[in-house]
Amino acid sequence: MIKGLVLDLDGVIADTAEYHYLAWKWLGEQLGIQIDREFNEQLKGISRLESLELILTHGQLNDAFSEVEKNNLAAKKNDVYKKYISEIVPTDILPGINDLLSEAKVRGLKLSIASASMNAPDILKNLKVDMYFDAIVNPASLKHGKPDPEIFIKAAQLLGLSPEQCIGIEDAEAGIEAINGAGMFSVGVGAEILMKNADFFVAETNYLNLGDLLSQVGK
Ligand code: B16
Ligand code: MG
Repeated sequence: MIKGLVLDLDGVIADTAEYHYLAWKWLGEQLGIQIDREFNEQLKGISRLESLELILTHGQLNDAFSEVEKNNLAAKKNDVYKKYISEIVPTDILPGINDLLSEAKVRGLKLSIASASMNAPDILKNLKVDMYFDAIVNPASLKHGKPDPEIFIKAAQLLGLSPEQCIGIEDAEAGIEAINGAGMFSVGVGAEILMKNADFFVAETNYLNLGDLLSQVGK
């Protein structure tokens, strides 16, 4: 029986995926690397430094910077990103998510966050939805990022549940792989082609209806 919901943040609760994209695009311009939306799909769900490595490889600059310089570049991107998220207000929550969270609470489900973002707690506070969550996985506590299942296994554990008792919701291919690897029922948000490995998918967050999700499990 399903007793918990584990949610990704960027691209599921708020459209911060767009802000990550704009901040990386800005950094890319400083380095002479062009970042388009198609390339950006690969950056979803993976950590800040892993994203930078992919960008530098994409621009054939992977050997051009020391570790210290890479950390500085990642910090610059994060400064730009933080300016965007400092302006986030409750109306920036993606459509349908408030209803999903409150309905989950009414049904007695436990909720946790499995986001690779170090900025997740601040974003949840700005959106005024932090009180819905029983746990937030600290990404710094993990050995492996998505697509490794560790973050979803931890998110269930923090709720005192097994992965099989939870539904995981993601917008990234790496995230769906991580949920599936954890043995959790996976729900994808986004284009069918990108969400092809999800157990169930919806095109947009406003189609995330809790009753529908629960009835899909075990089908
Ligand atoms: P930060 P999610 C991920 O969040 C983003 O999808 C990914 O683009 C980003 O690089 C990562 O968080 C780290 O974020 O730089 O804020 O620590 O989708 O797992 O919620
Ligand atoms: Mg995401």
